[in-house]
Amino acid sequence: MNPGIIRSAFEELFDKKPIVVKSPGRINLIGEHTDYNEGFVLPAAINKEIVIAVQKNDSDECRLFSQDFQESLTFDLHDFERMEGGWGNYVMGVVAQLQQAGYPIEGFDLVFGGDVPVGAGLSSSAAVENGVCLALSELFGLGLERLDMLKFAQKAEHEFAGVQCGIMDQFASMMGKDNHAIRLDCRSLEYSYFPIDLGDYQIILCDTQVKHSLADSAYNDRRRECQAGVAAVQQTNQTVKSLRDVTLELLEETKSKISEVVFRRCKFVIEENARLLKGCELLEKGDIKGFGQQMYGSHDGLSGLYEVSCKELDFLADFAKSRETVAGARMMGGGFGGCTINLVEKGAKETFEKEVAAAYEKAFGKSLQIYEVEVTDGTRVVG
Ligand code: GAF
Repeated sequence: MNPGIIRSAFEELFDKKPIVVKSPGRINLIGEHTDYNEGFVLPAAINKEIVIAVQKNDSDECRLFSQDFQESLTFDLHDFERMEGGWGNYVMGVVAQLQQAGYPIEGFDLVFGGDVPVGAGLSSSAAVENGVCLALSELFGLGLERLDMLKFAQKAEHEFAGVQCGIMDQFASMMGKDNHAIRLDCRSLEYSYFPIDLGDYQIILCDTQVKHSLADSAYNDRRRECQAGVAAVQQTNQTVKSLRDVTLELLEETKSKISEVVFRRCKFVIEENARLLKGCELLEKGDIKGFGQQMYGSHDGLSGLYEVSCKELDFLADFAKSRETVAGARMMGGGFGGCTINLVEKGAKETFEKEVAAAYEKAFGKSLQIYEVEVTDGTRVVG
C-alpha cells in the first residue's frame, strides 16, 4: 500500500503535514483458536497494509476520515462511547485505552485507508488498532513499547469492537518481520522468528468474499466453551490453568462432566496445538508436504470439531486437496468466511488460480479473490 495516497488525502483535508504509520494485516500458517487457550500460533505480517496519517489540532476533538469508506467522524476526547459497529470503534477504542492508562491525549486529525480486505480474516481491525496506537505514541511522544501497544490494541478490540479475541492478530501485525513467521507462545508471550522458506511452494490466499453474520458472537461462544472445558478439568486437577495444560487423556477422563459440544471444542484445541508443534519441526526440516498435511488436519478439525468453517471454505480446502500441486491448505483466522491459505507449487500457480476461481464461481455463483502475499515487517512509522 502506497502511503502517499493517505498522506495526500490528509494534507488536502487538513492543510498540514502528518506523521504517517503503516500497519500490516496478517496470515497464520497454523495454530487456530489456540491463542486464547494459551497455546501456540505461527502468524506473519503481510504486505496488505493500513496507512494512518495523523497530526495534532489544538482542540479537544478528534476528527477522523476513512479514505476507503469516504466517511468522516468527529468525537470529543472527554465524552465518547463505543458505537454499534463501525470503523470509529477501532480508533476510539485505542484512545480510551491510552486515556485509562493515564497517557495525555490531545485532539488530533486522522486519515486512514489501505488494502487489507475487510472481513477476509486478514486482521484489518488489528492493523488499524496497532497503527493508531503507534501513530498516537509518536504524535504525543509517549514512547510506548511494542508489547504495550499491542496489548492496548487487543483491549480496544475487546471493549469497543466487542470481540473477545486472543493476542495473535495484534502481535503478528505489530511484531512482524520480513520473510519470517512468528512462533508465539500465547501463555508467556515468548516468541521466536521462524524463517519462511517454502522451497518450491508459495503462499496463495483464496478469499471466499463471504463473512457470515454470526462470526463475532460464535467466536465469543467458542471462548466460553473452552473455558467450560477447563473449569470441568480443574475440578479434579487444580494444576490445570488452560487447555494448554490438558492432554487428550485428561479430557477423556472429564468427558462425563461436560457436554458433547464442549468435548469436541477442547479436543480440537489440544490437537491443534500438537499439529503446530509437529508442523514447526517439519518446516525446520524443509518438509513442506509434511507441513501441508498438518494444515489439512487443521482445516478438518476447524470444520468438524470446532465448527467455525462454512461451505465456501470447505469447498476451497477440498479443491486444494484434490490438486497434486498443493502441499496443504486450510481456512484461516476466526472463520465463518474469509480466506483459505494454500501452499501451491510455484510453477503451477497460474493453473491453480485459474481452476480454483472457475470452480468457485461455478459452485457459488460469486467470484473468488486471490492474493499472493509477501511477509513483511510489523507496524512502523514511514514518515
Ligand atoms: C481471530 C482472533 F482475533 C484471534 O485472536 C484468533 O483467535 C483467531 O481468530 C483464531 O485463531 O482472528
